Amino acid sequence: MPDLFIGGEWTAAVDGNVREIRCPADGTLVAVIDEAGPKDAAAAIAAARDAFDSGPWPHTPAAERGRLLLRVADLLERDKDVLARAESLDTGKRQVESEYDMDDIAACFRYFGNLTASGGTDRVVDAGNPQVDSRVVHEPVGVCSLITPWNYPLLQTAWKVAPALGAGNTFVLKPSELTPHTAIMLMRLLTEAGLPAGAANLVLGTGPVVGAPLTEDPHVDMVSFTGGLVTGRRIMAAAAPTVKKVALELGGKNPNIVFADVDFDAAVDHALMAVFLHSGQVCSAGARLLVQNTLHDRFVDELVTRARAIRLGGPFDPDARAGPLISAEHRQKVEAYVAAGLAEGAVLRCGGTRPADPALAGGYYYLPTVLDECTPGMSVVRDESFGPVLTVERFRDEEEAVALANDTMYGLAGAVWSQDAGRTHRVAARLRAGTVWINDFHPYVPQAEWGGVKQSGFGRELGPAGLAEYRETKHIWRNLEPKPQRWFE
Ligand code: TXE
Repeated sequence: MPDLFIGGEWTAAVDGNVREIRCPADGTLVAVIDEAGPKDAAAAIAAARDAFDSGPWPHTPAAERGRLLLRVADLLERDKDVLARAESLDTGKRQVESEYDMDDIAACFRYFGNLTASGGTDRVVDAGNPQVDSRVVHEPVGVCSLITPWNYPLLQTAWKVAPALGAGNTFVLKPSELTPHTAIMLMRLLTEAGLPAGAANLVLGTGPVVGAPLTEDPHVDMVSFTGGLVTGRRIMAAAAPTVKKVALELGGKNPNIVFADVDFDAAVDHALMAVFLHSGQVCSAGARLLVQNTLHDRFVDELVTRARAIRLGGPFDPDARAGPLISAEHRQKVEAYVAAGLAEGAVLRCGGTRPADPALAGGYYYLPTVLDECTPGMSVVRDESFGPVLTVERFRDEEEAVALANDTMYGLAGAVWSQDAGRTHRVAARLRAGTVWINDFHPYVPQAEWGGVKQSGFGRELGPAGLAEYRETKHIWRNLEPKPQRWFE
């Protein structure tokens, strides 16, 4: 069966191109997938445009749109195991982690299903004139290009697809060329749930070839992108000539601030999870540990002991606790950041190499790495390495902790650990980030907004603002008794 989904039909690429998808854990061939080109992208945009301008979806009552999203949530739960397996084969992440992702994805559809069905965002405005009926209504934006990365493929897709459909938009989805499978499966589930043809379209392929047209085409109204900073800048520029609405989530270099008065065991445990979850390939990874001087040595010693014990392995190895990086190219990038950090004076406390275990030689593994005595100017501290690399900096007091934490071009997330409630409250208020955790790291819920400030991007996903992102606001003024104004007499 062909893999592109355009106007309700499964189709191969016009140019006949295909791509091999290989599992990053061992290089085995997962599948050969149709690879779209610009003509396929144009056809998908035309189908989405037609479905928006002439199709039923934008005018389907909100309650019905909400019910469809709830059906999708049920179908995601029904197919959880198959979806999780496909996600793990594409990404190399542990099956159990993919299963958690699938639960979150169903919860996301359920949340937006209920939010959509509850309707109620339109409002009557007092125009100061009883002869006027003035209303503010919310409408879908139009055709949305949804461009997603490879680290949480279906999760990041769900964060866009569910609100986009809930608000009544049509879309063209382009997942990462490395991880197409769960996007293909989602198209089938949307169809099974009853979505009309053309409302959802899928093209597969690389960013420059298939992604770029989705950001430039004048028939597209909005681009929602999650991915790297460099690509985000490019997309914003590409969308400028046609003044598209743009939403960007571009990752982070997130501080994890640990004061000396913490609950030691909990803080160490969460510091490990913060950075090494999914081998650091998480936009909100706590990759910058800021630890108070007086606690530094004991904290880092314990962290290093525990990082050394993290067992690497493939998606279906029940003893593994972390998987491979996504690609050979990405691992080289991580290696280059570690090398640069060491050259700039960081102290290697553990990791810093590929694992010696020959059983892992076929995958893109990299050992959990701790770089101590780091300073703000180092590239490994400033840039998102997006690998299992923790940089450690020391601070003296609250003032210095906040200054170091905010000394970054990013602003996605951050955490502060202390048993002093007043202090955590003050620091949380001063951190320039879209999410702040106090005595925790990583949790999120679909009811709460997610997104960044500064160069982590703009726009919000999840929460009521996540739905509002896919809506336009219109003021309708109706004069019930029009009379001549005689302005020019
Ligand atoms: O991402 P890209 P890459 C960061 C992380 C990583 C770096 C590069 O630091 O090392 O980005 O990763 C599509 N027009 N994040 O190169 O290129 C691309 O095909 C339109 C953080 O994999 O940003 C894919 O579908 N689309 C991040 C998507 O953009 C284009 C998650 C993301 O790929 C395009 C992933 C173009 N010109 C990486 N070029 C996060 N925020 O969580 C590429 N794409």
